[in-house]
Amino acid sequence: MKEFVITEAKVETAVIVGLITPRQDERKTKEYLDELEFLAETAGAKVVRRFTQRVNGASGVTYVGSGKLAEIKEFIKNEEDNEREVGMVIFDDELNIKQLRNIEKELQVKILDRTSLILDIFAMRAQTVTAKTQVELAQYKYMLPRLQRLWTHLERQRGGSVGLRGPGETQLEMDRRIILSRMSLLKQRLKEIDTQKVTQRKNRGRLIRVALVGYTNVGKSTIMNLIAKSEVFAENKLFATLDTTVRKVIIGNLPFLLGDTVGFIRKLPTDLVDSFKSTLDEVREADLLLHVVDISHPDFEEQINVVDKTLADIDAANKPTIIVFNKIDAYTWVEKEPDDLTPPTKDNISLDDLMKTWMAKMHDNCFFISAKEQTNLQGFKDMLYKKVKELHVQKYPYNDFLFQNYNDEGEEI
Ligand SMILES: Nc1nc2c(ncn2[C@@H]2O[C@H](COP(=O)(O)OP(=O)(O)OP(=O)(O)O)[C@@H](O)[C@H]2O)c(=O)[nH]1
Ligand SMILES: [Mg+2]
Repeated sequence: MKEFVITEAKVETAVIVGLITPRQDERKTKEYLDELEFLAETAGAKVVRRFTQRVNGASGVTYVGSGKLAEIKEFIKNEEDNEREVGMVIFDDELNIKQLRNIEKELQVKILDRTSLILDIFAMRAQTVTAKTQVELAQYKYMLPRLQRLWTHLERQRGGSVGLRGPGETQLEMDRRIILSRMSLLKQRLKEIDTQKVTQRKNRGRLIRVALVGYTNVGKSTIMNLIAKSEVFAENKLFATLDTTVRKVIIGNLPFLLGDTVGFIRKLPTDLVDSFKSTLDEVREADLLLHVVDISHPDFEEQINVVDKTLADIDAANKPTIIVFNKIDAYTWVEKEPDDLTPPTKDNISLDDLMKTWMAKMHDNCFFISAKEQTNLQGFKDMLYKKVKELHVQKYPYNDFLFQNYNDEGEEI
């Protein structure tokens, strides 16, 4: 019998780099780097070291200062000497062509930035034609202004630029043209997909449309699966969902449509968000948004702001919205001593107090659940039913026969 030897797949290692600036304090930078590390893991790389530098702003030449760059180089060399290869260095902000070229020249390893890492994950995750087309277009958008760098790389390998200058430039021009024509083809395809989707949406009938939106990894797909009894891929990784899934849901005797969408993240260039237009149409055209928040995340308030800002960017702000605070099972806080009268801070506010604060702020348009432990799920469904019914009666005042077509089990009769 043939024997199979199972060898472990080699995991690429990475070093990550971020800045501490007057606008981004140490705590914030740590959180950004935690997130960047999570992104790297999702893409399949293991982070072996992080570097930070305190500066006024990113250097236009090499992002970090030359001393810090030398330190990173030294680290890579030391690792190499100990037969541990550093596969890549990932920077927390988007790098321009000049920074990329200089850093690459100095460090001689693969250089990524937050955007290209996210694009890589998107490419890995894309499954539907829509998602694949959107990701490819976004990748070219990122690549186009950075094309020249590939040719500088080649020059270095061949030693100097003499003799290569002419053909290299022509080649660059050719590449640029090929990419531009590919991009217009992809845009055309997306336009066709959009037209199809508009028709599909028109055929869906007179039903209220609800969209789950939120930061990545907050539990949108888990909630979708619970409510719609569907099987949407949910996982503790970033961007598990890239395309929209829409399901008809019946709560009580009321049918409506529920859509699960791509998660948002910090520092995502608007350009990239634009590429996801088809996916985001579901959000734009929704009658009600369920903004899901991971309350156990130390930075959930900033995540709320990022989502609100992205919604405004895609013209989906000012819609009826319910904030769904999820993962209450994982919420932790440091309890204050009973005689401690200082006002509660972010770290020591109890779940009860936090709930009260947000209910007052959102005029009760918020709900607290644990999708994992199914806590408050029935209450959540009741609230959703009430809200959807209200919207339904408002939008389709003459179409209440719909309510009679389903029995209490949600079966069509
Ligand atoms: N502790 C806890 N974990 C949860 C809860 N709900 C979801 N999760 C976990 O959170 C992770 C992310 O869940 P998903 O449903 O994939 O999140 P998502 O918002 O769809 O993420 P993306 O599609 O990547 O944007 C998974 O590991 C879930 O099991 C919850 O109530 N409590
Ligand atoms: Mg998801």
